[in-house]
Amino acid sequence: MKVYDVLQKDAEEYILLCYQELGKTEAETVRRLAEIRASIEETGTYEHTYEELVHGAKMAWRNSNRCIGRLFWDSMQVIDERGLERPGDIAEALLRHIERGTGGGKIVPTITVFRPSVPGMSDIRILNHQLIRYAGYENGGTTTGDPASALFTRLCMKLGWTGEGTPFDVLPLVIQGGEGRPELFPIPPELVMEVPITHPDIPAFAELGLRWYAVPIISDMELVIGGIRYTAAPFNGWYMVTEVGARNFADEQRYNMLPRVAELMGLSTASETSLWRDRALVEMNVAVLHSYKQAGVSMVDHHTAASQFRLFEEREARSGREVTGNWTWLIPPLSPATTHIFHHSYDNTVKTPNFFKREASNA
Ligand code: HEM
Ligand code: NRG
Repeated sequence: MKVYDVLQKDAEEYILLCYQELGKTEAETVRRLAEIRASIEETGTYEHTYEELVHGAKMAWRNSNRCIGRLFWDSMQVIDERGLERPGDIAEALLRHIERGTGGGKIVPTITVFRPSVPGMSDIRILNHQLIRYAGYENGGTTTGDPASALFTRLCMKLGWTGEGTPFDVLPLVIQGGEGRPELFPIPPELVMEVPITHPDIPAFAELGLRWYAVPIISDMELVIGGIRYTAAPFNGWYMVTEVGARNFADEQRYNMLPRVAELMGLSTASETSLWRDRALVEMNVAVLHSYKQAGVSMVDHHTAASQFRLFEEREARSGREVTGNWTWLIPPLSPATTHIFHHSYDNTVKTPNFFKREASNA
């Protein structure tokens, strides 16, 4: 099949499903299909209406097999920034996203959609993995900050950025508009809400000096709707506690804090059989949840998230849709067998619209 035929088929399949879900008439659907067909023949592509974009983005979240947070798919805020082209304008839109998504701590699931990939124009790319993330500085063998950001931090520095060198330096936005070099845009600190980590009954926890940002805003995935690829479409919800407490702070290849936590809890790390790692892990997650709550920042614990996911599964069944899922990602990394997800199996078929990992770039 030719490229245009593939696009034509993907577009048609999407419009039929979207218009059915939105309760459009057959006449409207037929008219729109004819319009899209003519556009693809004439220009090689077509443009989504605002309504098609909004519903497509929501469907993409609903179809995200790795996401436990999908109950709220229909309430996401969709910001249409398809008119922007210059990196400076795109950066400003990203700052607006950070502010609106943060919601002063009451986080609002939000996506900003920029111009898609179109024939004859270079793609818009945000090179950051998340809009807000901490730098990782490698100094022979050890890393200050987040080792997961080491490669990207090196790119930022190559482009002229210098960080303060603390373990929690917020990286700049890096945007590639056209063929040229990627451009850097620092994020004003007042826009970055962060949470200092303390423990409700272990005061020494504060001495670890840990903090984390309020809002995860994934910016390295492509949103694909009806054959149209939105290469820049950052989205956010709120954190589930284990993402920060059981992975970002705990993984040996991230902040690797479990030995430090065990130490301040007075646990011996001499033998694995004391289960010191497990005990430290639980208190770390207690601390993260407590700290976000105290700071007035939205966060869900993994038990509540699993219950919400069960409700999502029930609602989808009632709507006559099959829930697809990736079990290996859906189970939480702490006490997985206490959730119903662990005891179920999920069909990992990938439906569209959906989000896809952007193909590797040089970032
Ligand atoms: C993955 C929770 C909102 C799309 C995940 C993961 C969790 C999660 C725990 C696994 C992450 C990991 O293990 O690294 C939540 C919660 C949300 C939320 C609590 C609160 C509202 C959203 C939104 C979208 C989304 C708004 C998109 C519109 C995804 C996608 C992945 C994912 C695409 C897979 C990411 C990857 O492949 O790296 N989510 N999510 N989620 N979520 Fe959600
Ligand atoms: N584990 C990553 C974030 C992945 C996405 N998680 C969300 N997404 N909660 C981390 O930074 O720890 N979301 O859109 O809310």
